[in-house]
Amino acid sequence: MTSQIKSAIFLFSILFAASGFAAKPTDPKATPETVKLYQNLKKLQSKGLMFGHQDALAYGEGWVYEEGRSDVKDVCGDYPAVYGWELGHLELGDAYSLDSVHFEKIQNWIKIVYERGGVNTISWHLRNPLTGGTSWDVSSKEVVKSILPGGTKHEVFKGYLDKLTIFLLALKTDNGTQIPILFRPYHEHTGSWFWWGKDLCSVDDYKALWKFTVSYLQNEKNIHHLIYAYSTDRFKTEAEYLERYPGDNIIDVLGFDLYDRGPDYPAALKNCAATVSKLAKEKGKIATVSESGGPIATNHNWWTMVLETIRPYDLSYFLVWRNPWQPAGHGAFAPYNGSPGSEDFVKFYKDKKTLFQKEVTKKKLYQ
Ligand code: BMA
Repeated sequence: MTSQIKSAIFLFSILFAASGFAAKPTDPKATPETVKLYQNLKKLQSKGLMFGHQDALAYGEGWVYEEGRSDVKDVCGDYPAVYGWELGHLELGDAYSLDSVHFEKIQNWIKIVYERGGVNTISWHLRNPLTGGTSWDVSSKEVVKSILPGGTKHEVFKGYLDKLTIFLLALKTDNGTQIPILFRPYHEHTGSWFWWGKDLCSVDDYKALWKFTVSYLQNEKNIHHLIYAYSTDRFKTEAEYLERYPGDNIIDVLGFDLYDRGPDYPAALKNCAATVSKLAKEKGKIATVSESGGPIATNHNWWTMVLETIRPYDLSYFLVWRNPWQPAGHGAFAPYNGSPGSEDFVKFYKDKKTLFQKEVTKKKLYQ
């Protein structure tokens, strides 16, 4: 082969991989809509940054359960493109989440979002199966071991996954199509505030928890509409990011959670964004800022600061956490009607780089 032909083939394969055309999510039996979503997200990340908001349609500053409302829409006239939902307490068989949102309502919003071409992502602050405490109960280092195969709480944990299964299988359209979901469990594990955190279990046990979960959902429960997201907390190096990474064969999205808690935020955000977008490129996966939030009440340029910090990187979405409707130990992370910094958010919204619902609807992510 001549060197020209070799370079042509090389160039072609790079373009092919970058186009997202050949990309497949890790689940070999992923449904057609899930495959499409994965491929389209992969392509879209080099063109724009979707904006996401946790519990966007459920409640906001001073309101709960008003159909069609969203704090983000109140401010910029459009919905976010990505919608986060939280399933904590589903495992208990409760009717509503730890944030007091009814699971049936969440199922309905997920359907509404899918039908208008938005993206749904699920987090799960599940209870501690060993102690019966919350996700934040870090009193024992035996929890992860106890729920793995052979552990004393393995059956209890399978019961949790069975409840999750019922919820996930009910996510379908009227004609029975399963609605694809970005599933992001066991997050912020590079910190030690959840029972699955770094100081609470070994590297191998954390990876085994992921592997068991994915295999149980796919092979025992026949769930094939999930795109799996790995999401650390703040980190400094690639090695730190990947230390507990469960493997390219089960992870589709590389994310990190990073809240603005001080002056080092822009530099940390830049470093983490650069690292995940580089890794995602190398691995042929999707990169994201899976959770963030900052002092929007006092820093009125927070949104444009974030945008300028991450503009150079290919990231699928930037999701801010919830605007709590009852005391939660933190204030609103998304703008709301009349909130300080709303003007800056409108600039963020109008920027060519950011994508909200109307633009993403046109992209037909599921086709
Ligand atoms: C945390 C806080 C809590 C909430 C939890 C799960 O960051 O918002 O109030 O219960 O997320 O959504």
